[in-house]
Amino acid sequence: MQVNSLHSKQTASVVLGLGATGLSCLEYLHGKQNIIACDDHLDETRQFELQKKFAQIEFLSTSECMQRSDINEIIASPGISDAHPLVAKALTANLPVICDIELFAKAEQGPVIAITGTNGKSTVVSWLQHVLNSVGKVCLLAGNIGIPALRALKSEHEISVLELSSFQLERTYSLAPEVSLILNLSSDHLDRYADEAAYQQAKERIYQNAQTVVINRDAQEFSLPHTLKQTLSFGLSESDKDFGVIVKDGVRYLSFKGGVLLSCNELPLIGEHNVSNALAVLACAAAVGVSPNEALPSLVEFKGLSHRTELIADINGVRYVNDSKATNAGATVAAVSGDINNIILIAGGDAKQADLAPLQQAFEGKLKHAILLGQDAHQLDNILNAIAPCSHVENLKDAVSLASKLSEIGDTVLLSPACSSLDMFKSYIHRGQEFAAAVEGLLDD
Ligand code: UMA
Ligand code: ADP
Repeated sequence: MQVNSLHSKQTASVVLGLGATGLSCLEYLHGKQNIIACDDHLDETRQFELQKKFAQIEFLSTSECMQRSDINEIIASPGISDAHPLVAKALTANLPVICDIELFAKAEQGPVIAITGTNGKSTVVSWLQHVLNSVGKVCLLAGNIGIPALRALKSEHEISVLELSSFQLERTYSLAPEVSLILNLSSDHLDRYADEAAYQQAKERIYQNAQTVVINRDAQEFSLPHTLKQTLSFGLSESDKDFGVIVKDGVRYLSFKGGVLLSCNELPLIGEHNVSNALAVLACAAAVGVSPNEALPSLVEFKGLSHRTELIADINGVRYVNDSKATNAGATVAAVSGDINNIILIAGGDAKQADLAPLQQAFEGKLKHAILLGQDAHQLDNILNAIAPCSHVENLKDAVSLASKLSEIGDTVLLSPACSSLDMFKSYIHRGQEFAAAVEGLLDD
């Protein structure tokens, strides 16, 4: 699809969706071109506030926009799908439908490291930013992690690390990353995509115009562009050429070109997935000229992000782990992929129509009991009741209380829902906080 930028007084771009992304677009574009702002859920007070802030911008409803003949572009928020009437109409008329990342790509002159994947994006981009900043490369971090890219653009930086979702990649055309990485791909967002292939195709758009692609040897294969010149790989296997893991005298080490870098035990984050994430960080850093030895001191200092396989308490020998950010089965599988047994799992929520079946094999022999809640609890029950007893509860407080009654020394109570939180909570953060509060409440009992 051609993205033209013909803006004149007679035409207008619609900024569709006025959440974090839409607002950043209004801030960036107002005064530069004709803008119409549109959001389907804007209440009067909010509209009044926004109209005061952006006096030159017209605020219209979707149906009002549908009547206009001067619209030549839609700048859609990532959460708004192609089925939205205004987007569908624009696509039918062959008008550009872009997102904030497209505007960022056109404005940004410096090198960009672009990272996507079903799981591990926020961990890897934050870890990478920490490493790059520590070696003196001032780094902008933005995108799906929650910092709209256009807002971050103003900050001083020499390199950008972008976390990109498939929703953003779908509508990005001009990005030419110095480095592109797809961390992994597992079932997710099938409430938005027709099938897994469509989700994968959206992710693969990150490779377009990339100078170097970093490849995860343990993830499924992706279609690389024919024009691509450089690749660099990482994986949990040995590699003479790239990043990997080697075993010496029974100890596992991160390695580069077959040489030892660091014992896996020295990594600051738990789980096999974080060994993989650490290698991804080293590979991306190497791709922009930071040698593994330069990167190692800061790699081990990274503190990790909350709500991702985070050990929050050890009460009477029972470990409580908050993995609320596990919003799909792939993340929950990763949480139990290492040396973890005797698990009391708390899971459930909105499965987003994704395939939860991989959970059965991942938990086989490890699961003592599953405590289920939320709208798709029955789906999890169908999968897990073959390997362990399942109980159903109404809320997280009851889940934690039941988990504590069922648990014995050496057990791990793991909140790793394999589902999005939005059926019961404001966000995964809210869900993780409620879990942590309920666990803290156990100390008062
Ligand atoms: N809206 C409409 N009509 C609709 C649907 C929504 O007008 O039919 C409006 C809503 O009223 C709201 C706005 O659109 O005002 C919300 O847009 P949005 O859902 O795109 O949310 P933003 O606040 O702009 O946040 C987005 C990303 N959200 C999604 O992709 C769903 C954020 O990722 C991202 O951090 C932010 O841009 C900054 O780049 C969140 C996310 O859940 C964390 N991402 C998914 C994920 O990680 O799995 C992809
Ligand atoms: P994202 O930004 O892609 O959602 P996060 O770093 O926020 O990724 O982690 C989301 C979930 O995925 C957490 O449950 C985390 O433990 C898990 N996770 C992190 N890295 C990986 C990985 N490499 N593979 C699978 N799951 C992972």
